[in-house]
Order: sequence, then structure tokens, then C-alpha cells
Amino acid sequence: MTTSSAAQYTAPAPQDVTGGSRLPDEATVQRMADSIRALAMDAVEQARSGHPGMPMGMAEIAVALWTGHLRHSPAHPTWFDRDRFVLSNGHGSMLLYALLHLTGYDLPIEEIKRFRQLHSKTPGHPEYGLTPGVETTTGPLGQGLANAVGMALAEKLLAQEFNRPGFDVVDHFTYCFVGDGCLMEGISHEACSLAGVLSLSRLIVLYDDNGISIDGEVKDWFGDNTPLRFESYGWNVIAGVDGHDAWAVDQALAQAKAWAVEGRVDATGTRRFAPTLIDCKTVIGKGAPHRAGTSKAHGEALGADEVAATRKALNWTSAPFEIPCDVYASWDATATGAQQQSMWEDLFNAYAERYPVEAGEFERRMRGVLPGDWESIVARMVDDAVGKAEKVATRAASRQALNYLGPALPELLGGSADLTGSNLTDWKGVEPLRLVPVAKSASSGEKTQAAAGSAEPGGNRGALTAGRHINFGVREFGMCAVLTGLALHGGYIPYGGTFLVFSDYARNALRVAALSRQRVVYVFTHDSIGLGEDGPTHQPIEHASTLRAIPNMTVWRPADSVETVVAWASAIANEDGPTSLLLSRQGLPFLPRTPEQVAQVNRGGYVLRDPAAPRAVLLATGSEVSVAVAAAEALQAEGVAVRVVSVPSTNVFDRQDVTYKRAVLPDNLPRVAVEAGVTDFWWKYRCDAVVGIDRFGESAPAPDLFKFFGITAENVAETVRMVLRR
Ligand SMILES: Cc1ncc(C[n+]2csc(CCOP(=O)(O)OP(=O)(O)O)c2C)c(N)n1
Ligand SMILES: [Mg+2]
Repeated sequence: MTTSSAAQYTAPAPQDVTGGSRLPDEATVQRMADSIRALAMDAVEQARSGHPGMPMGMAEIAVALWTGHLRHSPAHPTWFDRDRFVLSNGHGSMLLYALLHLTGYDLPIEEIKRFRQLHSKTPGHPEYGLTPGVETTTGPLGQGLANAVGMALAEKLLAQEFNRPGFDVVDHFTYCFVGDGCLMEGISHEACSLAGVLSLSRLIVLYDDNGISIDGEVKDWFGDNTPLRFESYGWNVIAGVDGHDAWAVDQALAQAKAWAVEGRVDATGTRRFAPTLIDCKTVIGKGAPHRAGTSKAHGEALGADEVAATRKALNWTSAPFEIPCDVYASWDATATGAQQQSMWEDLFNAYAERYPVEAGEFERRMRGVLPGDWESIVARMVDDAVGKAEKVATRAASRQALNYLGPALPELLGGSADLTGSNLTDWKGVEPLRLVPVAKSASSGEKTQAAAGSAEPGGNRGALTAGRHINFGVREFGMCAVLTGLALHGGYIPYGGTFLVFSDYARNALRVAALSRQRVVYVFTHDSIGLGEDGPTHQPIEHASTLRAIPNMTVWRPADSVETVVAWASAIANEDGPTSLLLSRQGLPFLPRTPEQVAQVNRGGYVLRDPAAPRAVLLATGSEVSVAVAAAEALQAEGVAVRVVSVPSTNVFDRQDVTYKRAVLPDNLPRVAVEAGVTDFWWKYRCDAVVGIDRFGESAPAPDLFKFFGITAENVAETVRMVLRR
């Protein structure tokens, strides 16, 4: 919210930068806004569920953005150089559905009538991949904003990499709507603080400052001075905008765009490039005579009487779900969108003629297709690991994989949440991503961040270095949601690292990435009690199992260098969702394999030790595979043959055909699983016993802990003996 404390922020004097507004006349703007109100209240009424307040309160803001500024092509929702629009306050989904329907996307009125019904294209909250024009899945408050930061970062980096003088083929804005809830959530701090230091000037956020959330008036639990807060992040802030005055919003947007492109000279004479927050004062549920301004407007259908009263108050005479032709005509963006798209296509074709190599690479990146020599890169990487046969921590093996992948895949862009030296997310020679330092400009005496002029690639934008390793800071949740935004934008395969135990901090971002099937790689190191002395706060116990339980998430917990590089290759090639790599802090012995076994690693589970006439099967993952092998060897010495199955990825193994799975895990042999974590998960493989850890860890040197918790060859062998005695 905006407080009226002594340190009240003063809005900058508005400048006329519109060059003429694209908004139609006042009456038309009002009818356009009211058409959103009508659709929102009718759809929520019909569903008897949903959130009318936000769409009704942000209607004029939406008219200003979608009519006056947003570049999009309803017939081609994925046209590359469209502006990205993110509805971070996703409970107001009807606002987005109304906009998509009215401007001409393939979202017919029948779908609006089926709001929130099974298999409609209008689910309760916007879902990426389901509705044309929905750029990201939102609803978990604050995350959309962090996704928008990722999108704006992708735009900025791609512009720097691919634009050439006279050919700004990457040239779009990221607009994001947020509510009080998004700004109360901690993730908004993480993401917006980062957006500030990265000077993401083409990120423009419109804040629905209505002073209301579900529990009532927010003043009693949300007293931040939001403009000052964002100023302190280094953002531009335009405060005190009347969110029901479409022209005021239009003017603010024009100002924000001008600052984005030309920079803004501050009081010290420094030209700065910063994201912009437009703080719009609004009334929730505006138009509803009795509900407006109350928290009841937030998430309840208005009810027949209030709907009728609203129609009357707005002088909206059309029947439910009926929009007058002239209103449709005012909204229709198909022609202008097609024109903008075709202008861009002409530009891109000319670019392709002049810069064929860059254009080809750009198209490959945007299609998310791996380079032609991908298979040979993987083969070399695997051969190298097999040849070296090193005892190495899998986090170090992961860096060796990155040493291959980083240089070979320009789309690979990653970093760490302030644990680079532990997560080993930086490959050899990679540069950190940084803002180009401020330099004195010779001509004007102004200090500029980007020494380059607009004629140079990426110039005049608060340029970033070409570094491909991002120091995300101690911001696990923000980092992971930014990664999703990078993936959604296109052009990048993003990855990020932290300790596995802190995947919890990021967890809902992992879940949303999985729900929206984005190719993101999480490098989670220090994957068990094997990290030792840092103790139970840092020792993951339940994490492997709970990550595996997220639908569409693929989890790998490799046992040695070879399994690690295969896991990386699999993660990069996995277009169906995110991948979590769980990696050890401690060194793990190399496991010799036949070439056939090496080839089977990417089946997620395979027979590693295969003696004749086995009497039991040991299943293990990661650091426990070598423990299982040692147990099997001890039993062999007693004349008991035991098969060892390494299961680096249970998710991938589960997807194999039944014949293969039966061949690996024969029905007639008893099974014992070993993993340094909770045991519950393993019972699904019909194990006869599970050696694991169903309590929190302890602080001690790792070897002492493995002994204390019974993750030893002796205990595993004894467990097999016990099972065989039954
Ligand atoms: C992370 C998260 N926590 C809680 C919710 C449940 N929720 C949905 S909307 C909302 C209140 C949001 O208030 P505000 O953003 O001000 O929305 P408005 O009522 O103004 O539309 C809450 C708590 C959620 N969607 N996401
Ligand atoms: Mg609110």
C-alpha cells in the first residue's frame, strides 16, 4: 500500500511523452472498461465462484495498457517480439480472459461461460499452455512478478546478443499487474531487488493499490511505503496515479517506456536505466454499488441483486455474456497486431539476409532446439567421465559436465543463490553477469551506465556484460521463479543452484515450473547427511522423496561422475518439465561399468552388479550405491549372490516399459532399498526392507554420521540376511 508517513514519496512531475495517446474517446474507454466488468461479474456469477473485485478495479488500467501500449497479435499469440503480459495477481483471471476474448484471441464466449469448469480454457487461475495468450501460470501470489523479472532479463540479454545496428529484432516490454498480495509476499522483494541491480528497464509493473485484501483493509497488516521501497531498489516509481483514469495510466506508461529506452537522468546527472513501478490507486469491485471498496468484492460472486444494481449503475444494458458490436470493434486488436507482427517479420527477414548466421542461431534458440552436434557433445562428455574413472563429489562432476555444456550451448544461462563455490555452478572461464560499469560520457558530461550508443548492440539500455553466470544472491525462491520466467520467454535453458535442503525455500516455484512444464534445471548440492558438520538444519532428509512426488518433475541423484554427466544430458534434453539434480558434497567412488551399462544409465535404473543366481536385489541411489555394492561384495564372500540396481532417477525408471522394469527388478526376488533419507517412498517398489533415515540428522563428520545412522555396508548386508531368513 502507499502510506502517508512523514517520508512521503513525491511523484515525479509528469512529462508529456505520449506523443499523442492511442486511447479512444472517453465514452468508448468507459464502455470498454465496463465490458470487462460485465464479463467478470457474469462469469463469476455463472460459476458461483471466482474473483470479480480485481477485474472490476483494474478495468481502466487494462484499457490503457492493452489499447494504448501492448504490442501483441491475437491471431499469433506466440509471435516472438510481442510484449509479454503477466497477471501476477492471478486470482483476477477473468480480467485476462476478458482481455483475450475481447481483443480477438481464440477464446470464444463459450469458454468465458464455462469459467472454472472442467476442461474449459478458462480455469480458476491462468495456466500456461492451456489458454492462448496466457504467458505464465499465476495464482501463487508474487511468483508472476518474479517470472516477469526473468522474462525481462531474457529480453535484455537476447537484445544485447542478437540486435545489430538498425536491426532491433529483440525489442519488447514486459508488463506485469500486481496486487497488494504480490507485494506482501517476500518473493517480490527478492525478485524486484534483483531487477533493480540488473537495470531491467523494460519491466513495467502496474500496482493495483486498492488497500484491500481478503481479510479486509490492509492498513493494519501492510503499512509499507511501497513507492519508497521500490525507489530503494533503484526502480523508477510513478506514484499517485488514479487507476480509474485511463489517460493518467496511459501517460504513466508512456513515461515508463520513455525512461526504459532513453534512460532517466537523476539528480546527480547520472543516466540510469531502471524498471518502473506505476502505483495506481483503485477501488476494488468498482462499479458494484454495495460491494465496491470492500473485501467481499475480492472473491465472492456479487449475487443476482448486486449484479443487477451494477448493470444499472454502469448503464450496461446488454444481457449476460453479450457484448455490443461497437465494443468488440473498439477492442479488436487483430488488425493492428497482425500489422505489428508483419513489420517485425519484414525486419527479421532483412536481418536474416544481412546476418544469416545470427538469424539461424536466433531461430534455433527460440525454438528450443539443441545444436546439431548435441549427440556428439554428450558422447564426448560421457566418454571423458568413463575414461577418467575418478573418485569425485557429484557436485564436482556436475561442474565437469558444465565445462562441456556451457561452451557448447549458448542458451545455457545459470547461477547460484550465493553458493557458487559450493554448488559449483560456474564452468571454467564463465564470466559473471554484471552491469557494465558507469563511465563518463565524453560529449555531455553525463555519466552513463552504457557507454555504447543506441547504434551498438544492446547499447543505451543500461547494458549488461555478456557473462552467463548469475549471482542471484541469497534468494532461492526468487531465483527459481526467475528461472521459470527465463524459460517461458524462450531463448534460454536456465539453471540455478543452492543446497538441497533450501529447495524448500523455492518449493512453490519448482511446483509451478513443473505444472507449466518448463525446461529448468535445479542444481541441488549437499544432498544428504554426507555434508557432515553443518548439522540437521543443512542435512536434507525428506527432500529427495518429496521432490520426486511433484508431477512432471524429474529428479536425478547420481552415484558417480558418469551418472552425473548423463543426468545433465537428460536434464538438458528434457522438454517436458524441470529437472532436479541432487548432488553430493563428498567424494564418491567411481563405479566401473560395461558399455551396455553406461548406455542404460539414462533409463533411470539399471543393473549395476549382476551375479549369477541372485537371491536378493539391492536398490540404491547416489552416495548409497557404493555402500550397496560393498554390502553385495560382503554377502558374495559368504556365498550369497545379490544383484545391485542403481536408480539415479526413479522418475525416469518409472517411465520405462514393463518388460524392462521387470528385467531389472524381477518379481521373485526380495528387495532391499538404501537411501540416506526418509524410507516411505521406497515401499512403492514392494521392498522387503528399506535402510534409510526417518529422523533429522546430526552435526558431526560425515563418516561418523553414516555409521551412526546405519548407512553402512555392514548394516545393509545384515538387513539382506534378515530378509533372507524370514
Ligand atoms: C502465495 C499465496 N498465498 C495466498 C493466496 C490466497 N489469496 C488469493 S488472493 C489473496 C489476497 C490478495 O490480495 P490482493 O493482492 O490485494 O488482491 P485484491 O483483493 O486486491 O484483488 C490471497 C491471500 C495465494 N493465491 N497465493
Ligand atoms: Mg488489494
